[in-house]
Amino acid sequence: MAGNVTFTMIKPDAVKDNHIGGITKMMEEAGFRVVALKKTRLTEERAGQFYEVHKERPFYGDLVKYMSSGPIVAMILEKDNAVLDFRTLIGATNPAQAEEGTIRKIYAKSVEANAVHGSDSDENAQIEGDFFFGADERF
Ligand code: DAT
Ligand code: MG
Repeated sequence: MAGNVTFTMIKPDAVKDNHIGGITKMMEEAGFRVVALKKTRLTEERAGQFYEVHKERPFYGDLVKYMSSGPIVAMILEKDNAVLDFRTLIGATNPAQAEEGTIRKIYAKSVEANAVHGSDSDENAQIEGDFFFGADERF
């Protein structure tokens, strides 16, 4: 059975450009409930840990620098079929390929500065949520 939570971050450019509200509104209007939410900043070390699975990819160094370049907003979101429905809502990794009406189509600037993160599996949604939030921060 598909799990009912996913994890997201609003990435540094979107935070800097004052899109926290616009992006979160799209998430809520799509039926996601905010379970946990914080504005924080990743050190390079923490960003490197978060994206460890990509460490052999050529863009890893730039990704880690970018994700630690300014504050982000981390959230756990709840909805039936959360992981897949959220990937549909955000659109393709590269905004040039993202569907009209998706968060990345509207807010992403480039494949790197693509506005939001979304978990790719139920297992990773748990791991990523646990990376940012304790039990007393989820409601
Ligand atoms: P997604 O964020 O859609 O799950 P991913 O897990 O493949 O995409 O990659 C993680 C992030 O790394 C992605 O959001 C932006 C960056 N990235 C991916 N492919 C890239 C590329 N070809 N060039 C630069 N950055 C890239
Ligand atoms: Mg991914």
